[in-house]
Amino acid sequence: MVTNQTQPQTQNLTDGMHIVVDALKRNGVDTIFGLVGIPVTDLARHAQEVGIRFVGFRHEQSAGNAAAAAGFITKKPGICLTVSAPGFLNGLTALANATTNGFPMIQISGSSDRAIIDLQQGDYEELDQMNIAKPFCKAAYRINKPQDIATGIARAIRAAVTGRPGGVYLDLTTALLAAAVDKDEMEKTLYTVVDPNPAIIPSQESVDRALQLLASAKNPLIILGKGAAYAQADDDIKTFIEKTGIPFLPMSMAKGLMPDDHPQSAAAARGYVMSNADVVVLMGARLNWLLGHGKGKHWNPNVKFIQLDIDGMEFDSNRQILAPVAGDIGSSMKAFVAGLAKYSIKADAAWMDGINKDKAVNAQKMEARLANVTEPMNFYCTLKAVRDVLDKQRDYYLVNEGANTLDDTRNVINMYEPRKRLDCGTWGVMGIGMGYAIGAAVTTGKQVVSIHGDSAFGFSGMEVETMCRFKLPITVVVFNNGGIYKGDSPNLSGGTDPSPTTLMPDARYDKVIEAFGGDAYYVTTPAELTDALTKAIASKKPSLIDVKIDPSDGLESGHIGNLNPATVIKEAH
Ligand code: ADP
Ligand code: TZD
Ligand code: MG
Repeated sequence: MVTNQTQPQTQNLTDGMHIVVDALKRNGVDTIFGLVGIPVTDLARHAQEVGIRFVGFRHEQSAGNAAAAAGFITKKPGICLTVSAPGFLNGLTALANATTNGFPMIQISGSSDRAIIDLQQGDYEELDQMNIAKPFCKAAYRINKPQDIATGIARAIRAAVTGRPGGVYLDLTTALLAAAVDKDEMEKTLYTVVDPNPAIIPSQESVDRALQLLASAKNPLIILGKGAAYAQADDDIKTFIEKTGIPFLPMSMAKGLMPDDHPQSAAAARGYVMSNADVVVLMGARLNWLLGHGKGKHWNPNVKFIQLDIDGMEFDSNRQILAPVAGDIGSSMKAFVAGLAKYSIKADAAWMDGINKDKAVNAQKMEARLANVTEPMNFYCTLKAVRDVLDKQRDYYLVNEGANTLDDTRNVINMYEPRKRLDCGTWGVMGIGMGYAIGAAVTTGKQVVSIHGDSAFGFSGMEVETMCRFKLPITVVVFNNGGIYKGDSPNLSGGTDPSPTTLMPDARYDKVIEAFGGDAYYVTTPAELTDALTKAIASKKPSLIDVKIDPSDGLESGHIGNLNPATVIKEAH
């Protein structure tokens, strides 16, 4: 056969960013949350062109938070796209927060010319992004060559979801994005990652050790964490809890994994079970500050811990774990359920009786608080109105941020389905609200009710425009007490500047949504709130309810004032 070497090649040219988009699509990415500009605008356009939804935000932090919410809900990495330097840095807080929470996401950022960055010659938006990202995420990679796009995307996906999930940074250089490549040749290099998150099966020995210890318990307790919610092992968790009759305590984002009105819920007897449990099973929950590090005055001094975690490094991080079970919760719970045939594990009736008594006392106290209607409204009568509307709903997502607004809402609003509550998380960070709400609405198409303190709302409030632009079924509720924690704190100098915690006393957050054509409500009584929330949810339209709350209501730092080093306000309490 004779080949004509001089025949011109019929090349089908494309560029690196098309190939990146193709690689993402091939790996099941259907949505990108981001904010465009040089050098990634066309990447977003191409994504849209091939049917990937692009949700453009007003600030990268919210885009990153939306990606993190998508990751938590779906167990697949959410994708956030940012521009170089400042856009990258704006997204980095969300990436770090996702890593802290164990939510899988990938921040993909365009970056400037490597040669200029490395000699620090002052390129447009020059920053050594990958190296800056490293301490804030689980892994950071850079793709320099078009031939490496498939590998780079595969590594990012695996890093985000394997083991303890987290945030991954993926740097795409301008040169890579612009590289002219042969489309057909490049397409041949692309592939779909096989089993990105393989099961991690616990050893039988570790399961036996744990179940033996649990069988010896008189007052056993299961603590459900957001790792258990994330694992999507809902049925085996329910079976194990119900067959053993062990009471459970849900951490904030594990609320709904077992319904909050389940007879074995010990949520309303938290103090009682922590101080009386003799064997505690930590299921996808770290013994961090949220659990008093597993020691100190809140805990039974003789308590023994069993811990189920995908990350073996977690065990003994705060105190001895007598029965560590390293594995993914799905596999571990299968083994636990199977182990019930071998071990007799049944919670004592007296233990549950004690819990029920404590629950009844606390429930009565709570109902009295909720029934105390004041004018202006306090947090609890506000939440009673919200609860009575939301209790009729099950199929909605609840986003929640603030201090008192967070803590009181968590205690009053029951969740009935898994992975439906998204909040400030491990860091207690403000500003996740609108990003999480938009992420949940876009990912699931479901109704979202997003409850923010007035300060918290301010961090991401401009995303109301995003929610209106995409016509999302989100009802934002702002608990407006005119301040951080409360609105009436004094300026200690006696001067006229507002105090550090004071915000505008007569701010009208409902006016924000009016600017973008959404539905605005301003309410001052429980009846008005009931009416507004019912209407807003039924409309399935973007809406915002500003709830006027007594500026003198609210505790300094919400329920964690004990962590506050200041003395001045403590004395005032
Ligand atoms: P919470 O704040 O609800 O107490 P944490 O975020 O502190 O929960 O803890 C979650 C834990 O769950 C982390 O230690 C993480 O490694 C673990 N985890 C996450 N996903 C899984 C999984 N699929 N299987 C087992 N453990 C998991
Ligand atoms: N900045 C960030 C990013 N996260 C934080 N947690 C804080 C600041 C400090 N902070 C809290 O911990 S809660 C809070 C701030 C500023 C706001 C509380 O006020 P709010 O809620 O209006 O949102 P309440 O209901 O008035 O307590
Ligand atoms: Mg406030």
